[in-house]
Amino acid sequence: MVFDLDLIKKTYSEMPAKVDAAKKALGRPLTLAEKILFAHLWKGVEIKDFERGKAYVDFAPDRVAMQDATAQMALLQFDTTGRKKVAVPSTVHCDHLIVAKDESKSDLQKAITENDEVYNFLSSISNKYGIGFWKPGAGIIHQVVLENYAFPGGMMIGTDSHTVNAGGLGMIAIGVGGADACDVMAGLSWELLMPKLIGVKLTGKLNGWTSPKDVILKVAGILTVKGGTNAIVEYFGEGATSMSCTGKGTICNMGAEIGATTSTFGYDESMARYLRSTGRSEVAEAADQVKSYLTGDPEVYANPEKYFDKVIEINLSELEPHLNGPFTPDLATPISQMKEAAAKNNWPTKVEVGLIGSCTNSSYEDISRAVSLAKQVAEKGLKTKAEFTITPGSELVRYTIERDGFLETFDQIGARVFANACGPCIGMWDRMGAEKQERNTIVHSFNRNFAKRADGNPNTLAFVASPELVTALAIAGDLTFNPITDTLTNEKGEQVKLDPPSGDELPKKGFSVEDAGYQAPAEDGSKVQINVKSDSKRLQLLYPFASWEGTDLKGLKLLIKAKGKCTTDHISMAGPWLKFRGHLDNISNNMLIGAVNFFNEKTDSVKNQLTGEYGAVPATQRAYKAANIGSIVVGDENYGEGSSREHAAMEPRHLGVRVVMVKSFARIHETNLKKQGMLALTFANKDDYNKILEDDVIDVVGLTTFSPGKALEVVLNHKDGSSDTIVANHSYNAQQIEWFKSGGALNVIRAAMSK
Ligand code: MIC
Ligand code: SF4
Repeated sequence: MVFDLDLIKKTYSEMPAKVDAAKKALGRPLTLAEKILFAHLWKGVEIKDFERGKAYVDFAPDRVAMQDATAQMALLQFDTTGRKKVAVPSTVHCDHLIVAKDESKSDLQKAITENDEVYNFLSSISNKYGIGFWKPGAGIIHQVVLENYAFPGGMMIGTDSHTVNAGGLGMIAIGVGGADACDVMAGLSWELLMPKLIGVKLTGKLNGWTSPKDVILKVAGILTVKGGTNAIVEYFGEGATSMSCTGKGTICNMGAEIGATTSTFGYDESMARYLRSTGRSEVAEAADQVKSYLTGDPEVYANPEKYFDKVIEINLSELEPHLNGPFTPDLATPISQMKEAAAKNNWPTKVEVGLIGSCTNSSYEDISRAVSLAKQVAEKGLKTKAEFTITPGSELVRYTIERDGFLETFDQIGARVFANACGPCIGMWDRMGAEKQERNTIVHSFNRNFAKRADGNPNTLAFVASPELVTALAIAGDLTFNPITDTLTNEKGEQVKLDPPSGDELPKKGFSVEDAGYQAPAEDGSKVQINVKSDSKRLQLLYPFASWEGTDLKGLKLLIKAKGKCTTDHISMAGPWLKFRGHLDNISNNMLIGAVNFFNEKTDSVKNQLTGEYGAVPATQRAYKAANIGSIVVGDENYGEGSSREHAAMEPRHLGVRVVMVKSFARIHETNLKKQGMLALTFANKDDYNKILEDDVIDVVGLTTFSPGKALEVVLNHKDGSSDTIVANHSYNAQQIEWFKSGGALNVIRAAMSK
């Protein structure tokens, strides 16, 4: 079945005229990213050469996707807008709440029982508002979107940072907070800072042990975790067209790890093949008709320096397999240098567990290449040294790889197959012994490896690699094993080498599935009742946040000055806390518990300025709230890196934090803070971070004349009676200032809807 074919056809029928008009207005050829953006301008927006990185532009995305851990908040917000139905096709995917422990069937059953209330809420609210619902076990949002909804030249937003995965099928797909999704579902425009453009030219061809994952691992090493902020990465060149569609998805997926707004590839034969094999020949045919509009102009790719803000060139023929980590996805080490790097950094080299799967790497091609290595274990008389697990990305892939005998091969090497879900990737991994907090090494094919992410153990060092390399390292049980050069000793004592992986891009016999796990919404959802029990621990209706009091903010207590990396995992941890994603007050008990306090280097231990005692961050903030005193959070570079979870912005808002002031922000988190009515400020002079002292009481001055482009003043009143006045920049436009004044964007929408 092809979903929303009419929408796709309509997009294609309008695309040529829109793109031609943009070309004419700008008087130059266009990149693919520009074509898609210009084809999705909100009605009435005048086409012009918007200043990249400066201009806020209104867009009309084609669709919205939400996963269960973020959909709860997105839909609780949508529920307050008074709309009868979503304005654009939207879907909900139940993938984040399933704990991986034993094996798929029993794990899934347990999740269904435990999350019953949340799944019922999501299923009925989807039904009510016309939203497609993918049941638990159907698979990971981004895999399911790629298989069913993504289309070349389309534009979508999703409440998950890895929504960008759909760039593999030539979309502009962007991760957002739930409040943004709520806007689009409510029929409003969606605002985005016109992104800068980074071009990545891929020459040569992947071979041997190298895979698409290594392209993005390499790019992450070059650009670092913040190098893609407010930029779209567009891949092109012979290396791009020679790669599979799902491989392109992997590359786009991990663009989230460099902070990129999104990444994309031009429409090509690999995408047409993928569309056809996933039952969407009509989409491929329709795309073929407007082919030249679904890729960048030839002049652009011939002279990329002229059109992109930055160009990177990677020769795939020379690219080495990489391992990135630990603790950050941009610490890139080519496999040939791992022996040295591990020794120098004292990383444990014994690999305890190899894990494959996640939205990054669970395509048919990925699994078939990994299985070609697993087969060699028996053939060459080897024994797999590490534990090995697989989390298939979707039921479609799982069913097909079972049919094709792959699961049996994995079974023979002792692998465990978990449910089609995020599982260990988001800390939903009941790993035996993790509570002992031993220092240990794991390798996985996921995208993120922040501290504690997979198993909650801060001493687990996680390295990110391609599924094929993960499999080889699990077989060898050694992080420094280089399959290109090294041998393994088999059970007969012989030295054997692993043959390079090989596999099929797509299943020869086609994909098949019995029940993909989809539930279509009711034709008329008006009668559907949504019940949220008042004593529920998992769900809580939202109340509107208070509007701005109309004065400068005076006497704010410093809650925490966070030191170093402070991702959304540090601000609002996932894993065991995922169960409270629909209950703002309960989940607020995890606020900033992972952030390192600059003054004592500890996590979850800050000074309560009212008592002078040290206590947990959430409890300290609740004490300020009870005393009706506002507070401020100070942070370092790329604050809020990682996830789209708006809880990281709503929790501080709910508990009475007024300002977050940092050296720099990650894109989604900065928007989330603005949407929730918080003040998100950056130090005009980054060294001023050093002026913030533990007992500071802080004022923000200039709010009565708060306006775009005009800096604010922040006064630090130190305990010894002295004070410092520093300058704080902000990136609020007029609309966003309204959000601040109204106490949050939702209050603005509500007011508009009730008119
Ligand atoms: C993640 O990979 O961190 C998540 C869990 O998918 C998040 C979304 C969430 O926190 O619910 C993301 O990447 O946006
Ligand atoms: Fe799920 Fe992990 Fe993908 Fe996030 S990155 S959507 S947690 S599989």
